[in-house]
Amino acid sequence: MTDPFDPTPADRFTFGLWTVGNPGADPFGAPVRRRIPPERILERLAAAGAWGVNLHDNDLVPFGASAAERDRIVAEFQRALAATGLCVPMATTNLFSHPVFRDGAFTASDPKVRAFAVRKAMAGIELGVELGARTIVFWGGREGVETDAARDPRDAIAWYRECLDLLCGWVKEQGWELRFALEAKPNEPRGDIYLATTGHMLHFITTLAHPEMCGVNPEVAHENMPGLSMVHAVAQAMECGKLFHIDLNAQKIGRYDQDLRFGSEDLKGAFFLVRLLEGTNGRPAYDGPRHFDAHAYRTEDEEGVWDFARGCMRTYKILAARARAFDADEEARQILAATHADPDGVAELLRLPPAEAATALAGLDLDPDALAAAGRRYERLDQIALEHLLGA
Ligand code: DIG
Ligand code: MN
Ligand code: MN
Repeated sequence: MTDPFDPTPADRFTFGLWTVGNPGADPFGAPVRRRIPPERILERLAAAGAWGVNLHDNDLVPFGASAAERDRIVAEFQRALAATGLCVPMATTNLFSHPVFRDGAFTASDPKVRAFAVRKAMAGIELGVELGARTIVFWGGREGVETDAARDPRDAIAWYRECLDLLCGWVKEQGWELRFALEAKPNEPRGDIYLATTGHMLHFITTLAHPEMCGVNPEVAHENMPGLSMVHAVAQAMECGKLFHIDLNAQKIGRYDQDLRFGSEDLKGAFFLVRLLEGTNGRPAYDGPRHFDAHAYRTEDEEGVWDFARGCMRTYKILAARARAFDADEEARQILAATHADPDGVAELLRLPPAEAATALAGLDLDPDALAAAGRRYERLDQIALEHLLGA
């Protein structure tokens, strides 16, 4: 009897090489785990039921490697991919580790640093294309300041736009069908990171030369750190067709970026997020990779890392089953039908041309006290959701 929550490639779960490969270092402690070679990461993830892996350029090819070394490493990785059947849906470029980026990459005040970052991103995109990636994530981890004396934020935004417009135009000239997914974060490692939330990114995309190529890669921890709802950030991205990728993990509000195992904190937020992504309430589902940008506790050895990976995927599948049960629950459906009822067809009036709408609304008999008196039964509805979540 197979376990219904065992992941399969059909679930499209992916992990970054840097996630399960995280050696457990932190600002106050050295690495606790030996580096896991990429080939072993692929073997263990394939055995665990993952669909694919993602990578930064330097997760695979060391910074400054020669072209010959780079080609050897990539060929070896391609062989390991073929042997395990894993795919590479997303690639990204590390524009934050090397000291050259200490004042930013695309937003560095020194145009030579910006030029170096664009050149590195081009090489990172070429690597991604070679591995079959269709989505290129940009996380501007160093795009920020500790003091706004450093530069006018408007210059930073303009330089960010300049670099992305250049890269979009360059990709189009190569004839590659790629989509850029921009990932927001409010701070860490910089004191303040520009374009701090998914909402900021969604507006920024509208100012780009090739907005159709660009979407967002929201991360649970990055929205939760400032106390924002990941569910609402993802819903807004889905509503405007810009959810190009997603970084799933867990986070306690108000703390540094913890990148915890998916669902291990704020279980209710994870439940409503999975419900959104899976479309269990009948709305269109997200059709991209379910990517876990997370890592195991520093307390873990390598076997603990694979426990972590399995936990991310199993929790996602359990929550998807619980969300399906909630959306099939007759009492919940009745409460939602009642709270959305529109017996007099008023909703349609709000979609009329303005003059007709104004006339129609003026003719409505709307008694605010009667409207105010109606309770919404959300206590009962939320309790039903919670009991499905708890498996009661
Ligand atoms: C951190 O949340 C960032 C980097 O790990 C990576 O560039 C991106 C891709 O998921 N997320
Ligand atoms: Mn991320
Ligand atoms: Mn993070």
